[in-house]
Amino acid sequence: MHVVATAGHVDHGKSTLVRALTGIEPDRWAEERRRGMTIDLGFAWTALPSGRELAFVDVPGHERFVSNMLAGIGPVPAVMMVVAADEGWMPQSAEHLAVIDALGLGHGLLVVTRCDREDPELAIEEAQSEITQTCLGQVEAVAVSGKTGEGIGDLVKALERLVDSLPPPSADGPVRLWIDRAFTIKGMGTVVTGTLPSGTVTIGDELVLIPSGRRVRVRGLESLKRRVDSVSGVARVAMNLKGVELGDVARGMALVTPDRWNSTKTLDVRLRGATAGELARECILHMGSTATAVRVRRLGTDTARLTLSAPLPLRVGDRAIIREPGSRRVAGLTVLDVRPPSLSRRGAAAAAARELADWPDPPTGGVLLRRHGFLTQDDLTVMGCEPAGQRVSGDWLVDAEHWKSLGTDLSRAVSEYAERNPLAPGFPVESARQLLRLPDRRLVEALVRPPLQLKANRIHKTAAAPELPAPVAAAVRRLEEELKSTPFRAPEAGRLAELGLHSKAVIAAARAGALIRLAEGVVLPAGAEDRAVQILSRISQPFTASEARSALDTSRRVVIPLLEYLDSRGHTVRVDSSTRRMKAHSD
Ligand SMILES: Nc1nc2c(ncn2[C@@H]2O[C@H](COP(=O)(O)OP(=O)(O)OP(=O)(O)O)[C@@H](O)[C@H]2O)c(=O)[nH]1
Ligand SMILES: [Mg+2]
Repeated sequence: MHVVATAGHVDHGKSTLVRALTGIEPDRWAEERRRGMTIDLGFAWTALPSGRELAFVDVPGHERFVSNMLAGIGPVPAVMMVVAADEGWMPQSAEHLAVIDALGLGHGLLVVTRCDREDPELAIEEAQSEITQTCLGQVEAVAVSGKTGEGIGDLVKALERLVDSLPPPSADGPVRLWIDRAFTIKGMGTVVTGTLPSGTVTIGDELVLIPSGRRVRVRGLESLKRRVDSVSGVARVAMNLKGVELGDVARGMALVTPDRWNSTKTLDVRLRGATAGELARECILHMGSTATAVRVRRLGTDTARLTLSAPLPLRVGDRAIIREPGSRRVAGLTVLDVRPPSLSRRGAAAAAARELADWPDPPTGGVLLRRHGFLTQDDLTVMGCEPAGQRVSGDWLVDAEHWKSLGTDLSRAVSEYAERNPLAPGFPVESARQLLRLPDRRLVEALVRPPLQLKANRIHKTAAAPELPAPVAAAVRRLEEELKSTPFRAPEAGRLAELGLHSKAVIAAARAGALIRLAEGVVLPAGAEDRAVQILSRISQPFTASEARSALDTSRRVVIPLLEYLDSRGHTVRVDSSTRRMKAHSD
């Protein structure tokens, strides 16, 4: 199924067009029919000649009902911009186009209606010149009359082409359904409806209602008035919720997959169409079908910190609309961060502005990791980003630069502690965790590298951490060079000796942390540990020694002691006698 929203000035013929295309009356309320005007959202659907189903969300054109218009268009991926031939481009044509542009909707059609009253050429030209300047770009134009039916056949063909151009909907991924209607049906209880953009809902699923956070169960499902057991986006969906009263649900709430969304009240955003300085301190954020009051704090010229009056399930890269209460001028925004650090420190806002200034739109996992220093892979996924950075322990990912500087800080702290407490057996791991502000002690443990050592929950510097003698350092460099493209093919004993790495040199280099000695005569450069962790994190879990061997492109002679070494370093754990997996955050 596909879903298209209407847009355009009041009375330009949107609802008439939807009725002509589907045979369904989108104006559901008696008051709408009496006044001949759409007030609330209307829903209708049809099967295209190709057999594909197409649903319409019909929005009101009147300026007073702009909130309803925003709720309708928010979750929908494509739009049909309607302009009357006899009136041409009007204020709400411009306003609706600004909303489409702010949301970044890239797929649409121009339909010029009422062409039984006036030649459509001028209106088409005028509308096209406005539309091409937005993210819709060049769109197909169709002239129709809702009254005589002229051009409706061409419009159906154009809708087929529009549907062809839409990105294939994804049935996977977490569900986020913005509720646009809630009502009761006798004998069934409470029903909510919405446009499901992606993901799959199945009867019996448990979903979380936001903002309350309450878990609810799907008892019944319908799509286009047909009962179904399961439905995947893009689709119009009606859900019967178990044990939910009508008063518990309303337009603007969302139903989401448990544990897959960050429900947040604080966001950093990039603005489009207004600078941060132009916005009032109190604004309304429109996202999906919701309208939420937000406090705006300016960061940079086009970046701001928003504090929401109620939590919303948001992801990095989400597009939304922001406007001042009472004003119809809209600005667009992209969510940059859904867990931004506090701004309470002096100078924190200016630092945040500098940091966000060059972030790409949408932001990558890498820039978020740079800002946060360390995040688990789950954190990043829930925030809406691909995994990035370096995996150091369990499922912790770190920004490489930040990790390096933490290592230096730890080394310095351990030395200073030893100076102040010469008789103590080392710097406690918990103190190091607090000092470095790390969320997990395993991150501290992963930072302990020679010459630092961990013993009985304390970190100390090995007394014997001598500078490497020059010939040994040169031999280590030769080994690194030799293993550049095959980092785990440890040389045989004879080759080691040729490189200058006799057993004494190996012992000295290992003590200085330049080499890892896996077994007698099995030696790798120190960087091999991180690389092995990175590679093994990406293969399917759990894995056998033989799978690890082929992923690391090495031999049995190396992989067996290497895996034992990774076990001892806390990177891997045995699952059974033949398999291991990477240690998870929760282990
Ligand atoms: N002559 C003629 N009249 C039309 C045509 N399309 C719509 N109308 C008339 O224009 C008026 C408004 O049409 P609607 O379809 O309600 O317009 P709308 O865009 O849905 O209006 P809102 O939802 O209030 O924004 C109605 O009286 C329709 O009968 C058309 O193609 N030709
Ligand atoms: Mg209407």
